[in-house]
Amino acid sequence: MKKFDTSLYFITDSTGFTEEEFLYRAERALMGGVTILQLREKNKTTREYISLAEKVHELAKKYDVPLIIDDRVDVALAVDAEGVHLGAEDMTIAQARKILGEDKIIGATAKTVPWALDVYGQGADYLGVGAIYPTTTKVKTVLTSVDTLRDICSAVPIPVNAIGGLNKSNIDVLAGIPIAGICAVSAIMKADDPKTAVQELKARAHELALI
Ligand code: TZP
Ligand code: MG
Repeated sequence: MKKFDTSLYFITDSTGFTEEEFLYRAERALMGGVTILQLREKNKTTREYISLAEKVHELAKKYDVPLIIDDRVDVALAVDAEGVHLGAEDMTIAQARKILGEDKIIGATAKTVPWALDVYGQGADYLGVGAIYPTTTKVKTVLTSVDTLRDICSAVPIPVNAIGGLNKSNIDVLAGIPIAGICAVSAIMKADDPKTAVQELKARAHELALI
């Protein structure tokens, strides 16, 4: 049975980093205690995406952290990643489930209750909901209110993560909402030290009883 913990969900962004710097930062984040890691690449060829995914998977395995591949079921299969994360423009959750089987983790983006119910019904294992705050990370997204986030948490029995502009100074807005975890890109990726950033974000989330 697949087991996973989305409480500190790190999504990578290699923009502006050499591969060496990127891998160093990813490993620092793993050292800090991220519980799940998503490799998110938008501008790589398939060959490049797979090559980087193999390297990140080796790192993630050292820390016993599942690797999730953004958008691409084929890349996830090629590197035997633990799962994929799929959005509105990707393969449907039902199609991905058919290809990947029951043992792989399939995450879905959802921004409304009907959308959440739909992807849950198709077999999604967890949801990413947001953007809660405006984000500097390159993404086609709209804001999702914390009220909608709360409603989605009540509507589905699977883990729901908040995403979008989240950092240690603003996650207090999530207090009292039964999320399973926090997703962060820039708060970790662009930090002076990703390890410290993860530790501080985790400590704040614990303080607020969010995770
Ligand atoms: N989906 C909604 S917001 C977002 C994604 C992928 C980006 C979040 O990045 P950051 O840097 O944590 O705001
Ligand atoms: Mg995606």
